[in-house]
Amino acid sequence: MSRVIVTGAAQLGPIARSEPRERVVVRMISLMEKAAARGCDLVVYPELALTTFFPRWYMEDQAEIDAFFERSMPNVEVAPLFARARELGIGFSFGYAELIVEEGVAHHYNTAIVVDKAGEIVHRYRKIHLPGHTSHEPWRAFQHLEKRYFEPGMEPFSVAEAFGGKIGQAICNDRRWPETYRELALRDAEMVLIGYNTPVHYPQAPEHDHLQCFHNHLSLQAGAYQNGMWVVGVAKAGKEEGCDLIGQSCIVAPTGEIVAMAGTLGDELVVHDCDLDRCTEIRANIFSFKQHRRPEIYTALTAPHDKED
Ligand code: ING
Repeated sequence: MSRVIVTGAAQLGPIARSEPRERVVVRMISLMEKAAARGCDLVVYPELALTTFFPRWYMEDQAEIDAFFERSMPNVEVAPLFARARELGIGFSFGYAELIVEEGVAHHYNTAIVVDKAGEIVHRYRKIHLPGHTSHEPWRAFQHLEKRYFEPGMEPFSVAEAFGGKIGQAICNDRRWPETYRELALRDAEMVLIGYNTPVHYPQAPEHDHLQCFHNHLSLQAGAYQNGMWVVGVAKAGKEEGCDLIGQSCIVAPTGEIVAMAGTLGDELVVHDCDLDRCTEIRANIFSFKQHRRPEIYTALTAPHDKED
């Protein structure tokens, strides 16, 4: 019997800086109800799904910054989402800014969780590849201060048993790094959930602006094919506080084919029946790690990077 996860990619359109979490949760529940009506087992939301993408602004006041973070999960604002999911019997995943105090020290992570159909958090991932910069760079049309507001995740990529398969997570910039997918595949992931907030304009190389959607799909499709995994890429999309974010959320099969894709830049659900057993077509053949992979030769792959860029 094939192991199918009916998967919904729930793209979110712009979230205004002033938009309260409660309002965003209402939008997320609306997409969740559509997903349930279409028989979804799992619905996937973007990175930092509860607020606007706040790293686009330079802030110095830690209280102003911390207002974008969740101090507990679940919490009062997201409780309706967890409750509705339990009623519908559907699992879900979303990204949020995590503030956690450990031994009296506050830590800030760009985090994503997977919640199973019973409403239990079965996986938590903290973003490993933080793009952007740490100080105010006024030459930019907008900032990208993830390195200022977040600490990098220190836990390796990991996989949870859920929905009848092995599910991994990554966040946004992680999807551009081939190591992300290979690490997860070597840990037996069969499906990887990846939310993203990606501006069309890339200040350091504006000559690449027209390539952002291409680079998005190139990264997701290569990762899926080269590792024989389902990859679910979900955007926060549209013109958010004056910043154009790409959409084209999609579900990619282990063959690298895009089998479902969003066609708008707003709140939109796309669904596909993801048969996890199809990973074998790739993982038992062209990318059989056991038969073909040569880790003893790849000695540079995990060596420290001491050269100048
Ligand atoms: N956003 C972007 C991403 O990796 C970026 C940053 C944009 C990097 C365009 C390179 C080019 O998709 C996040 N949030 O990582």
